[in-house]
Amino acid sequence: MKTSNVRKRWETGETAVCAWSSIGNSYVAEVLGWSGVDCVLVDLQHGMTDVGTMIGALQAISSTPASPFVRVPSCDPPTLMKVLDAGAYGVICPMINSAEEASAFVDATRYPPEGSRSFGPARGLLYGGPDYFEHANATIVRLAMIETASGLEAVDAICQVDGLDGIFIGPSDLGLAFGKGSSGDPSDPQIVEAIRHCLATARRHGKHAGIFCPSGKVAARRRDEGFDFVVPGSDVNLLKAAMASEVKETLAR
Ligand code: 3PY
Ligand code: MG
Repeated sequence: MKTSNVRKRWETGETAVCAWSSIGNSYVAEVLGWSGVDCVLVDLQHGMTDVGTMIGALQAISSTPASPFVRVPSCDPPTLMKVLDAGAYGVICPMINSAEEASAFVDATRYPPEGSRSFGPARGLLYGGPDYFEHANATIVRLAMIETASGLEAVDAICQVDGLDGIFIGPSDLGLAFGKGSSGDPSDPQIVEAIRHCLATARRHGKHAGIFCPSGKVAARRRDEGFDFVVPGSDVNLLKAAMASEVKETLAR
């Protein structure tokens, strides 16, 4: 089975860098795949895309050096299985509130006897190779999002779930959970402490720790802190900021 870039990074103790695609269009995903990242993630939760257009995006990512990842809208086993059948090498599940939810997430992504994923790997087989079935359980990356008050409270138990590779922090929802708005202000003491606690807990249990970042500068700082899966912004935010900056320069003369 084709190897996972993210697992390769982790095997050598490095941090994986993920491009986040909220646009989800196949051409955009292809461009992101050639940007030097380890993986491109198609966001089915908040991105303006659905499972149908996601398949085209995953096909486009397959033509690049990046591994294909997807954030699912929720812990829904049929969606998780379809996303994996479409060739996703990694899945991030939002709003995980308990170890039970994390276990259900992992269960839907693993073939028996470890889990209850149904057989029908479709594009997984084309992209991964003929030995996909033998290696899928060990190759696919599973990250549970910690971004709610209950998830934060249960992070120690979540980090002990067998088969879960790690956690992924959603700073915006975490900000909302604390009643601080969605900006996820990284200097707010409560948020700083919550993020530190999640990272330390994941590390203590030998799990990986990821976080969504607004920029490469913040992603580099998170890497230095010990996060080994970072997102240096989303395609839509980068596009908007880059165009706004060009417009500003145009109008300034
Ligand atoms: C959050 O910050 O809440 C996220 O889900 C990141 O995309
Ligand atoms: Mg979120």
